[in-house]
Amino acid sequence: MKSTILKSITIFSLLLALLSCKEEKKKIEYPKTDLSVNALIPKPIKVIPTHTAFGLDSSTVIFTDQSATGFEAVGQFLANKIKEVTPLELGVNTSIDESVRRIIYITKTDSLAQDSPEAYELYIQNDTILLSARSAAGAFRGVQTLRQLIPEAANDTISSSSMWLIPSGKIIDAPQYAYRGAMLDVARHFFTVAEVKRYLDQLAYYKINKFHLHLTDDQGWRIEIKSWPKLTTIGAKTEVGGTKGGFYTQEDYKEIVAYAAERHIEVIPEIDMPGHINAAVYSYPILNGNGKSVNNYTGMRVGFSTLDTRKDTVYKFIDDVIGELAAISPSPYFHIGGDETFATKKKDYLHFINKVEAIVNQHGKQMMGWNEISQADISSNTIHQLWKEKHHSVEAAKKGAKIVLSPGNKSYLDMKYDANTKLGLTWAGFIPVDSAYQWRPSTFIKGLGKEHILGIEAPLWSETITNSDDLEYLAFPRVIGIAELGWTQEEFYDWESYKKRLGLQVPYLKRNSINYFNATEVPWER
Ligand code: TNX
Repeated sequence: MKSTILKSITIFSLLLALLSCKEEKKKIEYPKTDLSVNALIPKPIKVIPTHTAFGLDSSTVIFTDQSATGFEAVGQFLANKIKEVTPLELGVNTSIDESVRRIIYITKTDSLAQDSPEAYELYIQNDTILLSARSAAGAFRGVQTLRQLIPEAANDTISSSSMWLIPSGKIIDAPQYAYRGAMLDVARHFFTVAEVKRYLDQLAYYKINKFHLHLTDDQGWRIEIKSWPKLTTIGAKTEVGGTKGGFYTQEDYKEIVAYAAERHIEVIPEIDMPGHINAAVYSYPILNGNGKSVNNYTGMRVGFSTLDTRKDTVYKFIDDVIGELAAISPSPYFHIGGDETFATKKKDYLHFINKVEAIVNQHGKQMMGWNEISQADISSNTIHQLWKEKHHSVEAAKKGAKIVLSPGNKSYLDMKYDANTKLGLTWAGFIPVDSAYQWRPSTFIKGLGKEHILGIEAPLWSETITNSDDLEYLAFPRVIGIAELGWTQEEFYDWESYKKRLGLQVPYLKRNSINYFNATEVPWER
């Protein structure tokens, strides 16, 4: 009740202020625009142009719902981004005086056409932009759309101040899938907190909302576990090729989680087991299940290591690791890997997955795991992630599990584009930019329709990449296409339209020095 009254007072005072300044304002002749011919990615559900413009200028202020959690931060985020691309420093929830001519108002509402928590509507007129959403996450997605509508150059002729003309009209939008993810492998090569933040910024712009961190593998253990300190003092020293590795302290991890949360991205931690575990068994030989003494591993093979799945100590270890990480991880999901366990006997593997699922649940999380986990007796709240054999996903769906699709031959960002690509692998074939876009999640696995699919993800394995430049070369532009497939309704998938809009991303990619691959099938706007 109180918040409704406050809201009405705020809106009322805004209108008063606007009216009073309207009197003194010269009529501005806005040029004719067309909101429907813009470069938005992902493509929204509905765009209705009204052929005039909002003049973003120094007399614009941002107002947000102050009673609704997170809305002011979204307004501040928008102000910061406008400042990056224009000289404008817009106030957020500052007091209104006669210098205010235009308002961007970000408000919470429950009456939207779409019912997703991330739905939003943008209503753009001459002097006001109204962005309404059910939640701060929805408002944040709408802000990304607005950012994509701000032109590179200002118009200096229609008003006494420079104006960045945003085409007017209405946008109604909501995501198709609740899970739109990107994964980064920081085990094969370590990526610093700053490098991770850089990627998060880029992903947020295209409305990605899950960031899956592959924290451990044969070549390195990258997260501090206080009760098992050698995991990082010994197990994090190196990476593929023998170069210096690295790890995140728990404070670093919290910093990544907080940075992602400001962008309404959820971080999902993965501890890969019982295979892909050499770094842990090298640090603590008592965990080793294949009887041989192990060395530090800096190569690129997979499938040779395993935990001892019949030892109590191993489950104590897992309980400690999951417990410490779950305590600093707000995501409802905990990814346990479970892939390529060629050194684990099948019956031991099944026994292991069942036990680990219970441990994950005891720590208040839902288990997530790769393809192979569906062979175990998984519960219906577990999430199955496809990377290879489709029949595993069918099996998981029969057990009631929801599916995240990350097919190796479509969404794997570490596959080479073509034979000339210097970075990347080829086991799932080449993935050119058009192929990464041209598939449909809801028909990808026969008999597994939308109701079984939680969403899609683009994993980036790091055997061949060592820094942000390499990362971006493989991720961009393919991850942008995966972002559209996750957000946009399938009826609007269209390579011809998408490739034009992709070509128009050049100003954004250039301004942010993103090292994207110059695919010849895309009409890049130079
Ligand atoms: C398969 S996909 C793996 C990873 C490799 C990747 C390289 C999956 C669950 N396992 O261990 O890094 O291929 O593309």
